[in-house]
Amino acid sequence: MLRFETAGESHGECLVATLTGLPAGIPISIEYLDRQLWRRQQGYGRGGRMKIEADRVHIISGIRHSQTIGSPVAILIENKDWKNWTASLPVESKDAEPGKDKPIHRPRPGHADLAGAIKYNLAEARYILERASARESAARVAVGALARVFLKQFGIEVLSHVIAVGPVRLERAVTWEEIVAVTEREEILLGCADRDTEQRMKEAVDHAYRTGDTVGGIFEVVARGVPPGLGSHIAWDTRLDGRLAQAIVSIQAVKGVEIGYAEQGALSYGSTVQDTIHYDKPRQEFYRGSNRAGGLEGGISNGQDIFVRGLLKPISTLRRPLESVDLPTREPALAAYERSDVAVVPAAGVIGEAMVALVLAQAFLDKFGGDSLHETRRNFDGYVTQVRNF
Ligand code: EPS
Repeated sequence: MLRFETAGESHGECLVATLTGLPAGIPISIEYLDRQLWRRQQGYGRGGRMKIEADRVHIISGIRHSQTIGSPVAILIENKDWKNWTASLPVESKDAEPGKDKPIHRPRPGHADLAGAIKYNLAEARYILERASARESAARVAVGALARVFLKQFGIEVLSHVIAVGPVRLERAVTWEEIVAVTEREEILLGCADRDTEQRMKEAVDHAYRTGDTVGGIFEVVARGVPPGLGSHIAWDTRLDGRLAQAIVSIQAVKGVEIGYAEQGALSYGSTVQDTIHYDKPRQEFYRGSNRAGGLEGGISNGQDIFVRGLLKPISTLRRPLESVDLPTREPALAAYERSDVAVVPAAGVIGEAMVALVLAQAFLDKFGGDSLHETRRNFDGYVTQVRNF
């Protein structure tokens, strides 16, 4: 069973991630992992923290001679900002310096601050913020990159692009090649395949900058090459659509998920929504008239592209803060502000890719198993033959 965990506070020493259950023998390039971390840091509208950090993986275990060896992969990602926080967040009280505490007494609406402080019985929200921060997502992207490399061995690619930022939405369909090109860009503005729309998205971010506001948006993750048969209809927690939905909604600031054209479908008649089934006799292959289901039917992958969207609320830390309450006095007060991002949709897309890759790799290994890549491939090849002969 493939599983991962992350640990780390936003301004602590480092982030930590472990991934357990990858087969041995998967070729790994550190450069590829670092490239995914770099992509997560990009985008127009990111805040001052991204100028401090230059995220890199530091592999502790599980990879030797550029290959997985079957044991848990442990990764550290340094927080360069830690040197500015050592006296504020010491592990032992004896290392604290008077006056260096940075309590959060005025919880930000929309952030975990207040709910977390109440739940953990903390007088202020500093430790809640430290873990709720999207900084944690760097650790997910690192292990997600390993899952992506694993999936690539079987011809499965997972990519993302941005389809809305604030009120500006992409109004045309984009091709797979366009999404590939977005992923390969060296300058990531807002991660939208259509340059004109991207320019209007930038204007929306500029407006938010000017007015002390923030914007959210929508990213889309597309997985190509997924074989039919991952996930299962037999139980609620084996349904791949449900597992993907949880993975996407677990991303910081994501409030909604859409699989295929779910919203459009909900507002239409059934005759116009389902993907008709056809058979190409010479090629001996089933094919579909469309892909509105986003590659999933009955919680099972059907061999078409899987596409999943994450709907991101605007970042809750506002330069022009909203009404809140001062925790010590219970008097009305404006919410805390340190520094923040104004827009993070392309970064959220990269995190979405990581989460989708992790869930697909899990489902893939649930089905095909294998302690070595060789064994997984043998099992997979057998299934491919079975599907061909169906
Ligand atoms: C983030 C690091 C954080 C924020 C952001 C994501 O850095 P800092 O809190 O030091 O400015 O930029 O976190 C949030 C959006 C949030 O709400 O906490 C990162 O590495 O992605």
